[in-house]
Amino acid sequence: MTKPPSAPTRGQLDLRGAYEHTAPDYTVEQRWDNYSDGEHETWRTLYTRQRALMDRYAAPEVVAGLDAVGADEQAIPRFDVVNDRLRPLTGWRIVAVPGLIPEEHFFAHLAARSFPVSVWIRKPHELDYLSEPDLFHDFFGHVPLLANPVFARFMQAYGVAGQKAQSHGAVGLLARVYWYSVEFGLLRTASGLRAYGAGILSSKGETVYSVESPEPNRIAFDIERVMRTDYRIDTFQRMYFVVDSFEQLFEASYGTDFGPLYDSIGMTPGIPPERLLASDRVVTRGTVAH
Ligand code: HBI
Ligand code: FE
Repeated sequence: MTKPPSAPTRGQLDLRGAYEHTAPDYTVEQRWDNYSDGEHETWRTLYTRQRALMDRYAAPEVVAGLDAVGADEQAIPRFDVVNDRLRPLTGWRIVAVPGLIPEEHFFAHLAARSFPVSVWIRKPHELDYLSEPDLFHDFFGHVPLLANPVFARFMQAYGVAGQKAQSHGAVGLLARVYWYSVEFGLLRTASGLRAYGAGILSSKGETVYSVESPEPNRIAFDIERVMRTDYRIDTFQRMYFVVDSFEQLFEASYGTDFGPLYDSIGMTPGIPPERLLASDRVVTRGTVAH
């Protein structure tokens, strides 16, 4: 029996997933027939609500990816059916997990082009906030961009970089890169800023806030600046990083030896997300800036 991991990003919280029967790589069966009508109804509610915001607030590649993997509001997706559509597009597949898994396993999955998706879905009273990633966050937030060849290559490069970062004790710095791109990233498009981060797109409130609110800072993505920047996990973000393209993410992470950067950043204190530096290429200065 593999022991439940401590929540890698949130201390020793006990995790709600069932870790008793995981494989050595922390995967489980999805057991789609076990989902209740109530759980499918939760999916339908969340999907319908978020899908209605996508055309206005999400990067077009996200909308295209949702369609490409065949997600819809009917019911919780069957992972094996999704994989039949996803694999031919980018070679990626999704694997079922009980929830958060230890970082070394998470990175190994990404490096092998498999994305861990939690099998449990939130309860009706958790529609607007929950403390751990559930199936809706992982699927609706993360899976669509795995159908985008450039973003998929970035995700695999991130997994490889994560495996290397462990030997430098620099997983925390790389977690910031994941946070400010994969989870809370914004993309500059001809029609203005659009969200691509999973943490944004799986949250009704933050989907609108991230693109429209005057509160947060928004600055151009720079991987060193990202690695130096703290983040909060319990509120809407006060800082967003904006990329001009997913190629920019891939080029910043592929083949780069981050060792010297890890060493130069070392244990220097993180920059508070509210702070702007003279060297920042500011897209919008937030009202929180100080
Ligand atoms: N496990 N299932 C799962 N999903 C994640 O997003 C995840 C994880 N473990 C670790 C983790 N994310 C973060 O610590 C990354 O920054 C590595
Ligand atoms: Fe996530």
